[in-house]
Amino acid sequence: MKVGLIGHRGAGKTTIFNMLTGLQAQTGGFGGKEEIHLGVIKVPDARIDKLSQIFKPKKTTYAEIRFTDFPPSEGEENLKSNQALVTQMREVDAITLVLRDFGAGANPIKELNDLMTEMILADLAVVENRRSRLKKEKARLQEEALLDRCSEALENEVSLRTLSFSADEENLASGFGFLSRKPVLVIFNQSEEQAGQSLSSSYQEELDRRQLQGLALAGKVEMEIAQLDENDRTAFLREIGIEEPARERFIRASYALLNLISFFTTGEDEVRAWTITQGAVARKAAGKIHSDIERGFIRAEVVPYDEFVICGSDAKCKEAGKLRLEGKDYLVKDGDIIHFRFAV
Ligand SMILES: Nc1nc2c(ncn2[C@@H]2O[C@H](COP(=O)(O)OP(=O)(O)OP(=O)(O)O)[C@@H](O)[C@H]2O)c(=O)[nH]1
Ligand SMILES: [Mg+2]
Repeated sequence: MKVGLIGHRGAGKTTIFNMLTGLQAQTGGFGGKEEIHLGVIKVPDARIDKLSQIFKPKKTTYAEIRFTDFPPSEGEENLKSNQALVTQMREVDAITLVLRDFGAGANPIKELNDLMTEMILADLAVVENRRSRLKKEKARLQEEALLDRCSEALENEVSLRTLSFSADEENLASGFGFLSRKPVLVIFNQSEEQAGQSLSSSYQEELDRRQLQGLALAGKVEMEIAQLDENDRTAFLREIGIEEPARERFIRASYALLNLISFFTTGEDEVRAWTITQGAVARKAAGKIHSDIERGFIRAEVVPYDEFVICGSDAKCKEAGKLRLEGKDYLVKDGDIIHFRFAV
């Protein structure tokens, strides 16, 4: 999963990037260099820890999230005028909007409005460009109709996220990578005095009105926490009254936002977590591992994690009749341990 951090200058994007990745990218501006920072994290999962204890595999692989910390988008650097930046933003699966809610003159709701508008304008430019091109090409009625609808919404400052598309339309639209259709997680980056507080009701109402999801966190102090070693971290968190590091809340919120679940593969060689969208069937899940397994799919042997842990081994699961045989259309559940049988 790829997540992009977007926001105005000095909102705390790089601080939060550091908090998420444990890296130490320079905060306080790029000093004129408009760099992009990239970082990958392993998604902590106690179930993988446990499976790894049981199987003692050669390799343990957690799910990953890839973060991109973008340069600011604001004023002269607004998205519409920065095509190279927008092109990279179109590649992420989800956008995190970082809003400054600390320091003098903080106005996170205005920043939110501005950013939503910028994304809409960037999409409108793409739609209009494509529409005028289509006029010269031979008729592509379905695409034209879709673009007409998109154009109308965007002209009215409506994000494409709110439109419902058929599967065909979704397919067409996905090629454009519309920013205003990407899932958005809004972060209110607050001062350390507010560390550990949940989202205020007035912010929550703003988000609800826009049908967005968000969280409040104190970026700077959370970044410092992320850079501590584990023992110091727990003590420090308790001291300042934070129950759970923001990094973990962020990961959970992202999974929920994107409707993601994990399934596991186990064995002596590797214990591994795989991320799929809720609603994916067994054959599609197999394709996550390898296209050969998807193509040659025969069946899936499934044990839910909780039941596996009670039995303690593959053999005991089989004995207890906990191993289920499922076909290609089986709806994979969060926590399923799956062995795929396939022929190539
Ligand atoms: N007090 C306080 N300061 C913060 C917080 N988050 C970031 N800062 C400070 O704000 C300044 C800008 O933070 P950055 O993380 O560099 O912000 P940015 O959005 O990456 O900035 P640009 O990349 O220049 O757009 C730095 O001096 C940070 O230390 C916070 O939660 N509280
Ligand atoms: Mg930055």
